[in-house]
Amino acid sequence: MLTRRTLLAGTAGLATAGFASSAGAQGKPPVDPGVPSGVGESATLEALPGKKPLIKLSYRPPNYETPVSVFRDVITPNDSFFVRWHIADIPQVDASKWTLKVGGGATPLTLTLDQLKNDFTPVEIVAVCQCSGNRRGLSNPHVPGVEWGYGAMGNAKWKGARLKDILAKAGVPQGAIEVRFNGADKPVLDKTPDFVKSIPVGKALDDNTIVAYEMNGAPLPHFNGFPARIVVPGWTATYWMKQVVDIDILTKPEENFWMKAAYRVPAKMFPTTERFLTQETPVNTPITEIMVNSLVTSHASGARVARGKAIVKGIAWDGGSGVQSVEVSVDGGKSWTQAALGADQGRFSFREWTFEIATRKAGKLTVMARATNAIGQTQVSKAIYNPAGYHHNVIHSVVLDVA
Ligand SMILES: Nc1nc2c(c(=O)[nH]1)N[C@H]1C(S)=C(S)[C@@H](COP(=O)(O)O)O[C@H]1N2
Ligand SMILES: [Mo]
Repeated sequence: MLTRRTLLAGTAGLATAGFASSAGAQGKPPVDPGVPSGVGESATLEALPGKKPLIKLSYRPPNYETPVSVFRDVITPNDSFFVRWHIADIPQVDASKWTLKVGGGATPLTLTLDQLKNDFTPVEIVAVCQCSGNRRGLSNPHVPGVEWGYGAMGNAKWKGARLKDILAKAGVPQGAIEVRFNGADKPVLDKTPDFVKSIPVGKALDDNTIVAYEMNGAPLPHFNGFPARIVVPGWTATYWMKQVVDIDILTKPEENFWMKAAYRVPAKMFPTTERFLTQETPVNTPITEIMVNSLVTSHASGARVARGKAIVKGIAWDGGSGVQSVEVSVDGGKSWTQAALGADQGRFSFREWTFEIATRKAGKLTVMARATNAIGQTQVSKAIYNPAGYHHNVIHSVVLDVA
């Protein structure tokens, strides 16, 4: 469990006068001015045990976002990877005692970590883990929830066993429609229901869906789901169950709060191509794949650049169609020019882009970036308003100060 003591242990060296003042040692976190007033003032940069300082939005449960400058690396380092939990009782898992139970199949399975690693062919995939509510804080009007800026996401190389291989060993019954996940975390009070999620059986059997035990070549950090988590490339991170201990094959739709009430978007509002048919209602649907998106990472708004030229860089990503192009505008969106794309690390990964701009005149220069994916979807100019503030993919802009 995350306690003040473990937190302080992790911030030792940062925090001299205790928890509340540790932020002072790090200065003001780079919070976007678009988030609700109050968030920017109360957010602090703070290191959880095993982590670099991240932007703390809440401590119980721990919700910490990654500063945008970290995304200058296409792979997000484990110690800077964002942290999002719904409930505050997060046990320290002893890997030697941990087991993964697989139920609902012909043969009930109980796998140890060694079995997970050795009995199934390991696969590796680079994929973006992005919270459905990333950028919620920019929603206008504001909506309740963790008021994330741009950093409730990260891109890592995940290694693990294919979920379909595990399910094959368990024996998928006729009539299976969903596969459900539960983690070791538990609600502290009975107020919040235990965090349990399901995905369509077809998505569970997808080659890319894995039970990951490594992240960027290392064991998963405690706060990112040690010793194993579900990775559903392309889909928002709500399905990426951390500290997974139970997997169940279901022949009926999962009915808990986190499926029926939370993580839903109004029907037909977003251009998703992946559906979750067993959970759809006439009015709404569970969130599925990530919307195409991009970010300028090389410069923050207010950055000074010299007259002449400037190299602007960033990242682009989507829900798995793959990034087709990134265009940049320096005239408020009237004209757009193609940026150069960096190395392709697979269709679920961040893709770097680079663009050279002429900085002829002194003064403010607004740079906008817009990504388009392989099926022609592109970013929006104005957020598509929805009650939970999901799928924010408004074109990002930064204002440079040419001197
Ligand atoms: N066990 C467990 N897994 C979980 C959650 C949780 O609260 N408990 N939150 C989910 C949500 S909503 C997100 S955005 C991601 C966050 O992953 P990260 O903390 O590794 O960045 O974990 C997902 N998996
Ligand atoms: Mo999330």
